[in-house]
Amino acid sequence: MKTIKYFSILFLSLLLATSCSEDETESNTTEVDPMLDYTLLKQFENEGNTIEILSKSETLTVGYNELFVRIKDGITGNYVANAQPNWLPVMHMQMMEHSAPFSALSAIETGTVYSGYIVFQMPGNSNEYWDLTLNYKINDVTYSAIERLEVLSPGDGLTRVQTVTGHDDVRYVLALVEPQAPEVAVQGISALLFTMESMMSFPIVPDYTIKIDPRMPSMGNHGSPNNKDLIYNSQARQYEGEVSFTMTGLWRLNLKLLNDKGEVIKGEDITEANPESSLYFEVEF
Ligand SMILES: [Cu+2]
Repeated sequence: MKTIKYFSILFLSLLLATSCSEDETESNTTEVDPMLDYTLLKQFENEGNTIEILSKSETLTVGYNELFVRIKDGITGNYVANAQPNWLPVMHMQMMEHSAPFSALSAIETGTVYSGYIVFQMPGNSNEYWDLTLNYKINDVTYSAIERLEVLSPGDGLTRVQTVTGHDDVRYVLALVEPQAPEVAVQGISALLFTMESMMSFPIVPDYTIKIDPRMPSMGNHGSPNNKDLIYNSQARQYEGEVSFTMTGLWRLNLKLLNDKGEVIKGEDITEANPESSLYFEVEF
């Protein structure tokens, strides 16, 4: 998708450049902002440079957040390539501090846009807040910025992330990534699984299995055919399977987490006596 978008932007800029070619002074300055369709969630100054945090969403929400970072050099006024940024989200709670599962930041096609994700486990409130430390380089000088983030509970109240203790007494964080725009169809589903090694460290857990049993609680808890359990994709470093929705409405995706030996770590089968699993995501459309 990103590639398609990029090429369409490139095509558009070529088109614009051609149309402006009669006016020599304009032809070089015509550039389409590759982040035009994204929301600027945050913009702040750090030692003369400007940091931008962008997203396809309007807000930072509990669960999986795909984010984009740009750094504008205060001296040249250009967005910085090769900034080698890294980041660390920290929640400052009344009794303690903790981080969240997050990916590395890597440059996307344009070279000056860095993308990654953060999985927020909880929202901020009036006494407790998240901040983000961002380290980056410009001409071999290292800078460090820190900025508060506003993390909200999802507006629809649906569960897209769970922090649980498994039967192995290990803490896990499981977050839904796709589908972001669910349809009445069989479609890809992906999720991220982390273990909580410490308050500050959440490594990815590979090679488990996530069994899936989608149900409609409002309609006699009926299910759907042709679902595929999620298995680990080592390239994408996430769990991928297929989910089938046969109609619109609220679906509870009952889950069962199995470790690499096939032992059940969390979640239960759905039966007459047990209509829901303790491990689940919710999807409504
Ligand atoms: Cu917290």
